[in-house]
Amino acid sequence: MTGGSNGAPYAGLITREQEPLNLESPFANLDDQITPDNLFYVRNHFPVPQIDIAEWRLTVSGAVARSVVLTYDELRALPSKTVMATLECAGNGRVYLVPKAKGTMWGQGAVSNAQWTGVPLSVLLEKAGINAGAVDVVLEGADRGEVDEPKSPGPIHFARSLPLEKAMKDEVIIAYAMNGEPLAPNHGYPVRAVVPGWYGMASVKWLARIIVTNTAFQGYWQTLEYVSWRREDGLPVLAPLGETQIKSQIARPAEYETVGAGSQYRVHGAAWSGESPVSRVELSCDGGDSWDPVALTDAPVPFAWCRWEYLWSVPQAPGRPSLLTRATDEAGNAQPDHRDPDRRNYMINHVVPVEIEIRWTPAGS
Ligand SMILES: Nc1nc2c(c(=O)[nH]1)N[C@H]1C(S)=C(S)[C@@H](COP(=O)(O)O)O[C@H]1N2
Ligand SMILES: [Mo]
Repeated sequence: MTGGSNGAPYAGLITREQEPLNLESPFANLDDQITPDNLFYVRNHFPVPQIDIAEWRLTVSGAVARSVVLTYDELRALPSKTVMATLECAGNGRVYLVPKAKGTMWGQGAVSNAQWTGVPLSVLLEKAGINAGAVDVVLEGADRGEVDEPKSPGPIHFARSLPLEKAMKDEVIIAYAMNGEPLAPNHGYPVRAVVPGWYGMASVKWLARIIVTNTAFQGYWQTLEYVSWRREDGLPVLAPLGETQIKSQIARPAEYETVGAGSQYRVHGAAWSGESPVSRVELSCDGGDSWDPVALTDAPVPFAWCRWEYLWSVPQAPGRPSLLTRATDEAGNAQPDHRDPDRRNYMINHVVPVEIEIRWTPAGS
């Protein structure tokens, strides 16, 4: 894929912003469990950095026994693993918020699922030797720019931290391949973090530096952005977003799609969650009055979405019903019915009705 402004360089994706490039995946076309690279959503804060692979280095520094510096080839020679993981932007579904919230107006498509191959972050941290008392692992990208609102202190790199405990988990990898191919520039070439179970902002692309810190990192994207209100002893405090919240989405019928009265319609979609696997998905085809369990059609894989389907006997009467879906995970987390304003403009997983139309469609029309 190239980034020219003529023609259709991102055919099949929905453009939300041209510069920096932000593209939504066509969720209504959900087909395979794996999203092909060219249909995976793109969320960029800055222009894609131009990286000369001969010059590029990944460094691990900070509160460690010895700094580690790796070339691309040295990184790829380390023990690796492949993990299937769904990434969802914390702003996915923002277009459904009432009242409107600030930020990119993502519909259903700021979520995709891929196979990622790379080196466990724990392998790099063990190579460096973490000092006692270390608490955070900061991941810094090579991309950089000035942010207007709220104003950044001049040009800054995109950076995000993980608590050491999550950083050491087996599933967290420094990936150099996506679906078996080297990462595309839009997805973080040469390497990116993949933090399964966490919202997309944790999976830092174009990774250049890993810095271990003795205090909680207070960077731009975990103080001024990507934070929500949490209430501790009745005191509202801003806390960085982390774990992905459980969610199910309907791919088809799409919003305002017409379905034939009296027909059999295959309603289908996908559900995903954070640290605990999805255990149950339900569907309502009558605006939430009655709910039926749907069939999960993918074998469960931790951190990956699971497709689901339901054969709907569409009523004989024309109408405009709403379809709703909701999921539950093994830890008992369920999607909320209503939006919690403490979440500000992020973590949008309340149950959202999808209005469709049932119409008589004479044979052959
Ligand atoms: N360096 C860097 N990493 C980044 C971002 C970015 O702008 N710069 N965006 C983050 C956000 S908010 C999301 S949702 C995911 C999106 O990953 P994708 O573009 O591969 O879908 O990347 C994350 N990693
Ligand atoms: Mo995001």
